[in-house]
Amino acid sequence: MTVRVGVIGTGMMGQDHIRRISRVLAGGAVTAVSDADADRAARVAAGLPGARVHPAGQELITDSEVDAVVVTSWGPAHEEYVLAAIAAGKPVFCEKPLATTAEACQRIIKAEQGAGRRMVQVGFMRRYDAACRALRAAVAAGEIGTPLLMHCAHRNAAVPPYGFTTEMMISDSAVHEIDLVRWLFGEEIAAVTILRPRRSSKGAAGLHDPLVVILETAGGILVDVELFVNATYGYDIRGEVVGEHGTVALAGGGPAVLRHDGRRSDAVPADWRERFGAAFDAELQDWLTAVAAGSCTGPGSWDGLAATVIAQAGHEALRTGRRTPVTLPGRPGLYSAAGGPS
Ligand code: NAD
Ligand code: ISE
Repeated sequence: MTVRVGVIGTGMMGQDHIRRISRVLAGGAVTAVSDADADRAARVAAGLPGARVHPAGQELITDSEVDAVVVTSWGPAHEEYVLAAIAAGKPVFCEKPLATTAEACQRIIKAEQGAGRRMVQVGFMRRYDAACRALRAAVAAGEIGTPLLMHCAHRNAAVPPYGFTTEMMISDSAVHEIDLVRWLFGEEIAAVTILRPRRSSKGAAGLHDPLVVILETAGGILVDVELFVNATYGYDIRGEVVGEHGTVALAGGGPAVLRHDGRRSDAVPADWRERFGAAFDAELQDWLTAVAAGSCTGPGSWDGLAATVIAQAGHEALRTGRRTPVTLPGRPGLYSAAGGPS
């Protein structure tokens, strides 16, 4: 079966996912696109023989030639499209964040519960990354003993000079570590603290870059995340778990190490499309396969809600300068299994 996919939001991620569905993955075809920028949608559709362009995302969702929906619009527009897809009975892959407020995520969860089945996969691609999976397997196998600490770095080469706020460093960037930590340790995050080091002059005025985010899990693991979104030299994602009798770290760098002229070097990826390309392929293949089978197995609405609640606690911690406890609602039975590959 070929899953006919409609994509809402044809910017950077939308185009990247369209490319992989059309040219890399099995079992999917993009049959419709839509974007608030109609010219952009038309340009993207021009490279997709037979694909329709819809002026509104809602129309795309009810198109009879669309079986399932990918939402890659801006975060604040995710909720309305995810809700409309659930109402139309169509599975949806939604890029992170699921929605920008806890209330909006709750409305999605309520709609999914009303449908009586999981219909939403959220784009937490690190769960599909080979290095992150190896880290999780080593921790689960007890290779380093009881985990005590984790050190992370999340560095973007740059963020746009306009529109990217200090809050977004938490809800747009650190949201990936928030999800990674929950999935890695199988524990909820209980509190968030934000520290503000000296500001880099490379960020736009008003952006407090870098930040240090401290996450405390319910079981007492302490995770520090250096967030540096104008690091200039490339996209650099690091993680090391410290256990009672060993440590395990994400392997970094490019596929090869060059030794030449008295120096040793390897490549730093330019951005997430390069660093996590294989993980994006795997998450969307998983989604297409599940849609074809009438199921939904990846990270879901509960994970999207938890990440947003924790990010919002991070916003409060940023505002107040205080350690902020996280209060999650009860986890509904529909979401009892951990989403994504084991
Ligand atoms: P982008 O700005 O390149 O593209 C967003 C597109 O959405 C634009 O074309 C814009 O016109 C369109 N849009 C905005 N509001 C809309 C609406 N109401 N209806 C229809 N279209 C609308 O941004 P991007 O980098 O492609 O990010 C898109 C999504 O992907 C965001 O949710 C972002 O957080 C996520 N993202 C995820 C990752 C990841 O690593 N998983 C990486 C980057 C971005
Ligand atoms: C971007 O939106 C992403 O989601 C990337 O994965 C993340 O690393 C980056 O910091 C965000 O800006």
